[in-house]
Amino acid sequence: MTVVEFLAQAEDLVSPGLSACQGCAAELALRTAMKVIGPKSVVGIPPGCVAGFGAPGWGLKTGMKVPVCMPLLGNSASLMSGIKQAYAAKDPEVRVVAFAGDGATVDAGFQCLSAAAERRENIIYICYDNEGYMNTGFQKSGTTPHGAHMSTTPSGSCSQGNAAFKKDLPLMLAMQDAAYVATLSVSHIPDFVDKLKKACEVTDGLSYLHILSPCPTGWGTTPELSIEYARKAVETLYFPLYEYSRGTFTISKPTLRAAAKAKPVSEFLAGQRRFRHLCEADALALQEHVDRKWGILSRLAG
Ligand SMILES: Cc1ncc(C[n+]2csc(CCOP(=O)(O)OP(=O)(O)O)c2C)c(N)n1
Repeated sequence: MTVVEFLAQAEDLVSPGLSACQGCAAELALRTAMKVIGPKSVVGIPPGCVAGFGAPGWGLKTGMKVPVCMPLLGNSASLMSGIKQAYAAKDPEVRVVAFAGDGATVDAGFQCLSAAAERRENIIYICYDNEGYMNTGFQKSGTTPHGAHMSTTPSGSCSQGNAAFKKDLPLMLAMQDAAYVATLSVSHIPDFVDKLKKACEVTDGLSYLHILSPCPTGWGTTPELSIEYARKAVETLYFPLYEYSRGTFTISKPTLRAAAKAKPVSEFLAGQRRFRHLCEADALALQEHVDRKWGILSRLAG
């Protein structure tokens, strides 16, 4: 069965008519992920856009066809670990999933997540990374890229956007030897489905999936370009797709041949309102950061 056939016949476990912004990649990521994870699952969605657009259920009109709970911003991994442990005795086949934003993951929930990986909790933790606290007004998070104009790192006469650089949580969790770590993109759906299937097969530890999730409202792009921006992020090596399992890194996209001719990161930045003030030095700093991270990743992958 092809991926297209699989997705066409799999049940959509998320209700139609959610109030996500147009072009929100997180909604597509949630629907696609749940098609692979399947109905025998329990999902935790902390405060953020996905909770806000109604995935946990509003007024009996929205929600999901599986049980959903709403952890706090900072405790998704520990709450879902407890739920998994309760199910481990009753029915170990129940998949326990966290679907959390980058703020809830790399900042507020980092300690819980790191501890759950260390304890080898058998949960699937999915971070949809829209690169900011988008639901509450576009504040900078730990994954906001260098130079981005956010409400807490504005560009103006005193500052030029975010001075920090994007925190690399997938690499940090790989270094912690989580059972399975992968980066995913809504622009590469066969790879996305393949990695979710692998995460579902893990029985001896934590699976961490990090999805870059273009956000037209926060990035200042038009909704129909979300998939295109996700693709450009991969092709410019801004967000390479790879996986880590049992000591081995494997780069999925771009291929090494394509990476050797990768487009400059400026092609990903172009047209995004959050970067329109960027001066040459900041754009160069971002390119150097991307090059350095790609160098580390490609050496790790041999
Ligand atoms: C401890 C705590 N601080 C602040 C909030 C308010 N709050 C609700 S959602 C949210 C943004 C979450 O950002 P992120 O996890 O990146 O998800 P996104 O909104 O981008 O989907 C914040 C700060 C909260 N719920 N709990």
